[in-house]
Amino acid sequence: MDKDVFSLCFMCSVRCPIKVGVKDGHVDWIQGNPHVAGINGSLCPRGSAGKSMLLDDQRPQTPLIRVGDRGSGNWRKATWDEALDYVASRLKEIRETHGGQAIALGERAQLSTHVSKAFLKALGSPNHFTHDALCKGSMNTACRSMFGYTDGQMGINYANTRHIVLYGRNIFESINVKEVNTLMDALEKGAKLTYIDPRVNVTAGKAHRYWMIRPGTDLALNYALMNVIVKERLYDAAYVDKWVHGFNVVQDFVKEYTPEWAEKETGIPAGEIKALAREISNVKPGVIFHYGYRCASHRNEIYIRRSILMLNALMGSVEAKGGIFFKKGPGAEGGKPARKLTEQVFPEITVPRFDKVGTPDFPLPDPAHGVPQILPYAILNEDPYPIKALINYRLDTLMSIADTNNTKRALDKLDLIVSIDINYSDIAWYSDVILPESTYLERTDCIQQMNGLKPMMFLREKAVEPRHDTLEGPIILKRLGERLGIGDYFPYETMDELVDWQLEGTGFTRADFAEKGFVSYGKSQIFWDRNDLPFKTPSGKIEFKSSLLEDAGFPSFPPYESPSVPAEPDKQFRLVVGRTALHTHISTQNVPYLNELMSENVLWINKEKASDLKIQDGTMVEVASSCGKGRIEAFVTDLIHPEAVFMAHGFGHEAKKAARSYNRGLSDAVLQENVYDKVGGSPAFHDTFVTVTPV
Ligand SMILES: Nc1nc2c(c(=O)[nH]1)N[C@H]1C(S)=C(S)[C@@H](COP(=O)(O)OP(=O)(O)OC[C@H]3O[C@@H](n4cnc5c(=O)[nH]c(N)nc54)[C@H](O)[C@@H]3O)O[C@H]1N2
Ligand SMILES: Nc1nc2c(c(=O)[nH]1)N[C@H]1C(S)=C(S)[C@@H](COP(=O)(O)OP(=O)(O)OC[C@H]3O[C@@H](n4cnc5c(=O)[nH]c(N)nc54)[C@H](O)[C@@H]3O)O[C@H]1N2
Ligand code: SF4
Ligand SMILES: [Mo]
Repeated sequence: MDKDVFSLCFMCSVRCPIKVGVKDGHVDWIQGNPHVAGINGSLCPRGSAGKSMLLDDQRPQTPLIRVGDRGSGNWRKATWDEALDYVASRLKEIRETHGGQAIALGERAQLSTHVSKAFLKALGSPNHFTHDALCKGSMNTACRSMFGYTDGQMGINYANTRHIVLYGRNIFESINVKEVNTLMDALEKGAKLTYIDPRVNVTAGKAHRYWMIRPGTDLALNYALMNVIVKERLYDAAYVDKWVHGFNVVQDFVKEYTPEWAEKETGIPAGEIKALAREISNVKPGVIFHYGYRCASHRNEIYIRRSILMLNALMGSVEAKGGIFFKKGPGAEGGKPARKLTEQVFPEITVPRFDKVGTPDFPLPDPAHGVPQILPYAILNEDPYPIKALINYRLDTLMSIADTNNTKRALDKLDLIVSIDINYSDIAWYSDVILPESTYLERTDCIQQMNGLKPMMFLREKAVEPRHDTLEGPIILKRLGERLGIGDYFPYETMDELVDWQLEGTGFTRADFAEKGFVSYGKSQIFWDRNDLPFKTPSGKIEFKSSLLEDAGFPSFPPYESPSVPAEPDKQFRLVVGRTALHTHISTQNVPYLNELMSENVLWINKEKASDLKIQDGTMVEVASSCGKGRIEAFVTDLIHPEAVFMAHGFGHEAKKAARSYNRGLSDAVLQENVYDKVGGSPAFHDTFVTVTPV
C-alpha cells in the first residue's frame, strides 16, 4: 500500500519537516514538507540521502556487547534482554558503590532529551550534559548576560531583513534549509549580505561584500564598528536610550578602538569598516549582525558574541522586523506546551555537576546543558569525584570533544561505556555495549515544540518498520529504568502512548498532525511592542554592562587582546575547521550516497605559504599540534588567509565496520587542544597551532 508520512528529518539536528513517500512498506522518496513555508518541498543533500542511510547495512543491527579490548571491534550479538540486563547490573553496582553521580549521560539535545534527563534525575545524578556548549555555549551565556534569555529563545527574521552581516556563519554550506531558502528570497528582494571569513567559501561567493579577516580578530572589527557608530551617532538613539543599560560605558570604552587601529589588527581597510557602519545604519532597524551559529572558536568567545549582540542593539534591531527577535511560546496564544517527563518530582540532588557549572568555580555556563569538554578532566582527576559510567546518546564524545588522545585516556578509566547510536560511530566502537536505536525513518519520536514568531508543534512519525533489531531511545531508557527500580518515571509502554501523554492538556491530539505534520497555536506572527520589551535582566534592559558577568567577578568590557601568534610563524598555522554541505559533523561520512560525493577531507593552505614549505596541491602532508598528529592531502589555494589552515570536521574515523569512512581523511579532534572559554563555556576549537610538513 502506498502512503505519505509527514515527519522530521534527522540527517542532522536541524530536523526539517519532511514528507516521506512509502511504497509497499519501503521508503520510496523523501522530500521537504510542502506545507511548511520556507521549506516548500526542498531538502539539503544530507536529507535527500536519508534512504541511503536507512538501507546501509554497515550499521549495528542488534545490541552488541564487547568481547575484545576496547576499540578492537570484537563484539558478540546480544538480545535486548541480555544487553539491558548487562548494562543495568553494571549501573546498579556503580551507583551502589560510588553514588548516582558516578553515572554521566551526554547527548546531542534532541526530541527525547526530556526522557534522558528524567532518567538521570531519577538515578540521583546531576551529570546530564548536551552538545550545546561544544557548539555555542558562550553564545548561550552571552545572550543571558545581555537579555536574560538563552540563544535558544531567540530567532532571526531573515525574510524581512535589509542587510545581514555574517561572521564565519557559512549559511549556504552549514545548512538549515528554511534559513537558506528564506535568506535567498530576501536577497532576491534586495537585501544586502556582508560576509566575513578568513576563507572564501560558498557564502563568500554569494555576498555583496566579503572581507578576508585575519583569523581570531572579529572582536577588533566589532569594537571599531562601534567606534564609528558612536562617533558618527549612527545608532538608533531612541531605542538605545530606552533599552540599553551601560551605553555610556561603551561610548568611553570604544574610543581608542578606531577603524585605523582595527585595520592593522584585522587586515580590513579602515574606510571599508566606516562604509559598512554607515550603510547598515541607513536601513536600520531591519538589519542583522548574525550572532551564531557555531560559537566555539576562541578563549574570549563570550566577548566576541556579546559585541555582535551589542551591534544589533545599537541598530535597534532587537525585536524588530528584519532583525532578531525572541521566540514566542504557546503561552503567547493562551496555549500549553507538550508535557515533558522532567515535570515529575525527583529526589533532590545536592552534589555538584562534574563540570562544576553553577558553582563559584564555573558560575556562568547553562546548567541545563553543562560543559562536555570538562568531562575528560573530571574523569582523569576524579575531580570533583569519581565518574565510572558514561552513556553516549547521539553524541560522539571521542570525535566531538577536542584532544581525542586525552579523551581516550579518560575513557580508559571508566568501568562502563554505553552508546545509544544508529551508527558505528567512533564512540560506539570504543564502547562496552552498543544499544542500536531505530533510525528517524523507523521511529515515532517525542513532540517537537517549535517556538518562534508563530508557536507550533511538529511530530516525527514512523514511516516504515525497523529493518533490524533496534528500538526507540525512550523505550531503551524506560526498559533500563525498570531494571534499575525507577520504572515509575516512564508512564508509557510505546512511543504512541508517550506522545499521547505529552499532548495531554495542550488541546491537540495525534490526529491533528495527520493533515500537514504540524499544528499551530495561532495564525499570525507575534512581535512584542518595542515600547514594552520584557527583558529578563536585573535592570530590565539590554545589559551592555552586565550584572550577570560582573556579579560573578568578570568584566563587561575587558581590554582587547590580540590573538596569540605561534612560536614559528613560517611553519605554524592557526587550525580552523567547519562543515561541508555534504556531511553532518561526524555522522554521515559512511552514508553511501554522501560518501560517494565526499569521502575525505583536505587541508586548505595558502598558496604562498605552501610554496615556501614545498607543498603542492595534492601533496600528502603531516599536520601536528602539541597533542596529536596525522596525515591529510593538501589543497593549495589563495582562497584562505595565510595565517590559517582549514579542514572539514568529521573525517578520519576509527570504526572498521563503517568501512567506507574508516581511516579516510583526518580528524580535527586529534589535533585540537582541549582549551576553552572559562567565562562563557565554549571550547576554543580555533586556538590550536599546527605545523604542516610534506611527507
Ligand atoms: N573537533 C570538533 N568537535 C566539534 C565540532 C568541530 O567542529 N570540531 N563541532 C561542534 C558542534 S557545532 C556540534 S553541534 C557538535 C555535534 O556533535 P555530535 O552530536 O557528536 O555530532 P553528530 O554528527 O551530530 O552526531 C552524533 C552521533 O549521533 C549519532 N546519531 C545520528 N542519528 C541518530 C539517531 O537517530 N539516534 C541515535 N541514537 N544516534 C544518532 C551519530 O551516529 C553520531 O554518533 O560537535 C561539536 N564538536
Ligand atoms: N551541511 C551541514 N550543515 C550544518 C551542520 C553540518 O554538520 N553539516 N551542522 C549544523 C550545526 S550543529 C552548526 S553549529 C552549524 C555551524 O554553522 P557555521 O557556524 O556557519 O559553521 P562552520 O561550518 O563551522 O563554519 C565556520 C566558518 O568560520 C570560518 N572562520 C574560521 N575562523 C574565523 C574567524 O576568526 N573569523 C571569522 N569571521 N570566521 C572564521 C571558517 O573558515 C568557516 O568557514 O551548521 C549547521 N548546519
Ligand atoms: S538541514 Fe538537511 S540534513 Fe538537516 S534536517 Fe534539514 S534536510 Fe535534514
Ligand atoms: Mo553545532
